[in-house]
Amino acid sequence: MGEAVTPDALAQFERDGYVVFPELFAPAEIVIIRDAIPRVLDENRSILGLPGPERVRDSNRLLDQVLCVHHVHKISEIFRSLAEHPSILRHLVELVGPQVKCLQSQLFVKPPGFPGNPWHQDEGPIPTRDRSLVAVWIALDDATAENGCLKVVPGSHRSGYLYPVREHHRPDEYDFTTESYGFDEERARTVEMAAGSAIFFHGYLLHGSSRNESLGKRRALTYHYMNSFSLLPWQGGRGDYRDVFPVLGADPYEWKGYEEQSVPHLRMWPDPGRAPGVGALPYALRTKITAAVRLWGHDERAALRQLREALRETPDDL
Ligand SMILES: O=C(O)CCC(=O)C(=O)O
Repeated sequence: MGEAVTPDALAQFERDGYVVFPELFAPAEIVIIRDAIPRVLDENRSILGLPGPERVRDSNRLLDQVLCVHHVHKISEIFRSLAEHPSILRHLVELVGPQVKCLQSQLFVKPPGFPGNPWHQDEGPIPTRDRSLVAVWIALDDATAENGCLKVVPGSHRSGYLYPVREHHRPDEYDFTTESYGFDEERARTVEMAAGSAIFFHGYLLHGSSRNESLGKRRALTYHYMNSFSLLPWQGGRGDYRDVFPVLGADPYEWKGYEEQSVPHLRMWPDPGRAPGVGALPYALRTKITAAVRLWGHDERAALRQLREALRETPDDL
C-alpha cells in the first residue's frame, strides 16, 4: 500500500484501459466503510425516500432493495472524505494529472439475485472534453465472477470510439440501462479482486457486470474523476456541470462557483419507474408509485394506501 504508480501500471492503463491495485485499502478501513452503509441510509431515510424507523427498525433491512446509492458523498462525511483518500490521489495524479475534480460517487450494494450493468462506456453519458474521465471502483467485498464483479474489454478505450447503444432485452441479467453493442464480446475479461482492492479505468473502456448469483451482497464504491481543465457538458445545466469538487490542485474554473445539480438518490430493484407504462406517467405520480412499491415488503398496508392515492390522482386520459 501507499506506493506511487509504477511504470508498468501506467503502461497497463494506457494499453488495456485499466489497472488493478490490490490492497489499496487496509482491511480495517473496509470494515469501517461497510459498517457505515446501513447507518448512512438510516440517517437519510427521508432524503432517499426510504420508510421510517416505525416501519423498518433494522437499518440493515433498508439495503434489501437497493442496487446503488447515487451521490453518497453528499450525505456522508465518510464517503466524501474517501474521495480524497491519499491512496487514490497518489494514483490519480499520475493517471489524470496534477489538477483533478470529482464529479460523482456511486455505492453499489447489489444484494443476491440483483442484476448487473450492461456493457457501456462511461464517457457516453459523461462526456469530458479531453477524454480524461477515470473511474475508481473499490471492492468492499471480494468481487468474483459469481457475485457479479466488473468485466471489461481490454484495450477498448484506445480507438476513442463510443459504441452505439440500444435496449438490451435481458432483464434478468442487467438493470434498466442501455447496452453498448458492435464489439467483440469474446475479448471480455472478468476482473476478480479481493475486498480492499481497486480498479482504475478509462472513461472509454467498455465495461459492465453480471447478475449477483451468490448468497451475499456484492458491495463496491465508485468515484468518477476528470481533469479540472476540462468542461463537463453533463446533466443539462450550462454546458459545464459545476456540482464538482477539486481533489487535486486548483480548479481553473473556481470563479464560476459550485452549485447543486444532482441529488442523492437510490437505484432500486425492481425499478417500478421502469415498469411498462409507468415511465409515461407525470413525474410526481411516478415518484409516488415508486415510493409505494419501495414500501412493499416493509409495510404492505401503507404501500396499498399510497398506491390507491396515486391511482386517484392518475389522469383519466392516460
Ligand atoms: O458495480 C457494478 O456492478 C457495475 C459498475 C459499473 O458499471 C460502473 O461503475 O460504471
